[in-house]
Amino acid sequence: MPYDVKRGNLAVEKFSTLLFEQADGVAAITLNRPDVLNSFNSAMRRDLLSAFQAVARDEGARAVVLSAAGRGFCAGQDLREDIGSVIGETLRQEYNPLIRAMRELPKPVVGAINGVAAGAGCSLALACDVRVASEQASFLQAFVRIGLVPDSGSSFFLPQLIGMARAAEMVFLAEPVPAARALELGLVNRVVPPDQLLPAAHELASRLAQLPTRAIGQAKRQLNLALSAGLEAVLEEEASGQAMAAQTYDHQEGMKAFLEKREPKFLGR
Ligand code: T3D
Repeated sequence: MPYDVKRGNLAVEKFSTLLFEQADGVAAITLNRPDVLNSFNSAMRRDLLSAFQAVARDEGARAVVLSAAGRGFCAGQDLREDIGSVIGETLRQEYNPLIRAMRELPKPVVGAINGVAAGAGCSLALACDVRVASEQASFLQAFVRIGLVPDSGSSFFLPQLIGMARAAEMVFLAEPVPAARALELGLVNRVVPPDQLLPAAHELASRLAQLPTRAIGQAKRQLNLALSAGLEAVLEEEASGQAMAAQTYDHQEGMKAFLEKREPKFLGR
């Protein structure tokens, strides 16, 4: 494992398919196979999972920006890679752990969607907590175009985000949804000019990185649970989560700052 938690940085050359930088509490992961619109090969699946696992271990990383090099965000599975006969296992062993790692990461992930997000690349974008999109971005449930079905979480995220009827239309017709329409549908949180994409995503991630990280992580857990469990389970998770949050330094700091009428300085502890 190339990651050195003590040094708090990740050597860029250790990932053949990603760039990784970290500054001021924000880990920046950039998909870096621009010639094939950052489509997923086996190495990129492994690298991305390792990068999210490393962020999970590093207390210094308090938010993530997931972006991509070139004109595309991610065109899904690399269709030149031959995995046809093991497709179910590839999903179980490589794509699904990646999507789980993103959803279970107790830190916010900001997707910076620069261009087309297709197939499993669309799923990857949907697995982020919030999405900032360039005006040039688009979302394409490409699966049916090649006789496949949605995977890597798209069947789960899409109806939650935009409702069943709109999800069905996106999946069945497999037409690209441009950024402006994605904003109307609630697929993305905001749309910005292309040159503003990374500044806007990093500005948002920096704000998130200065918030009480453990409370944010627990809040993410509760929101995740709300998508799959009933009210009783969520009420109980809220109660135990609140008991945990109340023990943190950041809670004490937030209380003190309020009473002293000053801005809090959260440390993520
Ligand atoms: O084995 C499995 O399938 C298991 C897992 C499945 C999960 C999935 O993700 S299934 C869905 C796979 N993805 C797709 O079907 C999307 C395929 N790509 C496209 O339909 C189009 O490229 C786009 C609509 C995304 C973008 O179109 P456009 O016109 O902007 O770009 P382009 O010219 O098609 O692509 C640019 C280059 O990227 C091109 O290479 P070239 O000709 O310049 O050498 C193209 O071949 C390459 N590229 C784009 N997508 C992929 C890809 N190469 C490999 N795999 C890709 N998915």
